[in-house]
Amino acid sequence: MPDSLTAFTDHHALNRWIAECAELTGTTDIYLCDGSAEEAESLSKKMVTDGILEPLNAETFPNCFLHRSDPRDVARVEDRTFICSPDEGDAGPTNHWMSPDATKALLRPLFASSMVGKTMYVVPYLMGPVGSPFAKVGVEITDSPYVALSMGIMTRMGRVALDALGTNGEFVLGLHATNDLDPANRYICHFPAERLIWSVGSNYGGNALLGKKCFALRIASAMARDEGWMAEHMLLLELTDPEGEKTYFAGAFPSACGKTNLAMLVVPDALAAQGWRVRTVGDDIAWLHVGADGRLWAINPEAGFFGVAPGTSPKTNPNAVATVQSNTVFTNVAVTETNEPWWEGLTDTPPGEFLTDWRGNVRPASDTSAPFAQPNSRFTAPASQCPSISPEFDAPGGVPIAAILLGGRRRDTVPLVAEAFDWNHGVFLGAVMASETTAAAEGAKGVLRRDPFAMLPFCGYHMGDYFAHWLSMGKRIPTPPAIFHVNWFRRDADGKFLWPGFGENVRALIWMRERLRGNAGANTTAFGNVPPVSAINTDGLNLTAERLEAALAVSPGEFAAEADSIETHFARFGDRLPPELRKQLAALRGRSASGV
Ligand code: OXD
Ligand code: MN
Repeated sequence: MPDSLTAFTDHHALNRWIAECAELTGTTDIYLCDGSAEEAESLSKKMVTDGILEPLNAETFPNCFLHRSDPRDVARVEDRTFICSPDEGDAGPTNHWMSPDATKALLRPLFASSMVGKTMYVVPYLMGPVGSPFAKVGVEITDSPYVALSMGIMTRMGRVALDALGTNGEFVLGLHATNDLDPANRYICHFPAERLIWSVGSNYGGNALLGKKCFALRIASAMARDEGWMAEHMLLLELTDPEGEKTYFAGAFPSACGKTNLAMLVVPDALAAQGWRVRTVGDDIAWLHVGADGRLWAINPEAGFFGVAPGTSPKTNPNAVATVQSNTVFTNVAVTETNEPWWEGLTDTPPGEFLTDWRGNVRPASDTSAPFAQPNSRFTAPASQCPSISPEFDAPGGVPIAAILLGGRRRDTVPLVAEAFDWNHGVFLGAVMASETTAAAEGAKGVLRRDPFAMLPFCGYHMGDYFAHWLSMGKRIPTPPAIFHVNWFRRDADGKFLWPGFGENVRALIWMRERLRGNAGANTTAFGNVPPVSAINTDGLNLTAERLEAALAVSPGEFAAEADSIETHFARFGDRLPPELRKQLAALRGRSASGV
């Protein structure tokens, strides 16, 4: 090992691993990221020179760039994502599994010589606020400057992470090589027992920014099980009431189901005038620990937003639009004649006469043959730029969670909002969550699938054991949060949404907050405690009582059918399904049979 390498950082094990990766990948050019603004500037300059990034309009979008990905590399690849636990049974029926040895034998040749003549970026990063006892360090080694730049936005990256690591701290290792992006040679592999990630053949965020889904969810969920905490696919938001008191919510929703919009919600005028306000703590991932006061406390391990662009507009999410006006990397959006980013839904119609679509083709703005922006096109932007960011975003201890939200995209059956009867019933609702699939992952779209706790693609171990972990956390939290289920996406017989969604969703949060205080009524139904129409604050809401009633309706008959489908879902987990969840299913059947 050359001397310069042994002295690369103050951390001996890290130095050794850097040297091993350099040897495997064949690079002689190693760059340790420090996370400075100058470094980000020189990385983006070099990428512009190399044609990897295009600068956007410097006046209206300062320090913003467009990245066009390989058209075969635009989403997470669940089929090529593996949990490589030593025992196949520990990966469970919802994950793809390969043995650690076989995986390494398969992937080593793909990494071998993959960085010859290329720079190998060493990216140390901190997941969590600086100084937080819950923060953890990762190091990603990558040949992709796009990944290095994006990690600088999405995490607290560079010097700050090395300082947290010290000379002998623990860290999660992640090795990433771009190669030729051939989907046949794409593998996203996790070794939970070794706290190790190997990713090859993709530059897409969820596959290549290893701090996000790979570490903060898949590896961290296994760590959390071992250490008695929770790593969840959840937004974090702060609701301030007219008395100035704050209520913190954590919310699990599948990808592209409006987590970012809910986290950045703008309260409608009539309610804002009453003193209601929402601020953002996180939009995708939460790490939750039991605090000394017996409550559940949450941090957002990320420092940026990797948000879905299509559908984001000044009407649907003005805070997101304001966040991405500077220092943002846009991936696979379209570009206007004035060199500004554009995507479907940003404005009602595309601006100007021509647009350059996400593949780089110039097309008339009137061309409706295909979307201009890729449906899973993204923005990568610093959370600190969000006008609704909460001052608690950086709080080392996190925020105390009063309520957990669960939700999916369901066109029927599931009401707008319901409260779980207790923690175990809430775990049942989480375990049976279902949603129509979206563009965030490869595969068919709009198909209903069970996505427990929105963790189906992200749980790093057997999902039956994950349910058991949730049940056991209920016993460990002296003052557990209440659990609610929401569905913003219910439709009428003509296929039209029953509920307006977006800012109006705060009305469901307000009912929950009143419920937490014992001030709001509810009807017991097969699904849970559901508010009567009269319990929802409808000040300034343009919606008929009939439509609100339909959005809140629970049909016992529909839940009898739902119970049959849950039975099939549960059968997958065999004897690792906790008996408590079978009891909960029997209770659901009992309630629907008795017609509630
Ligand atoms: C995401 C996802 O990018 O869930 O957050 O796919
Ligand atoms: Mn997500």
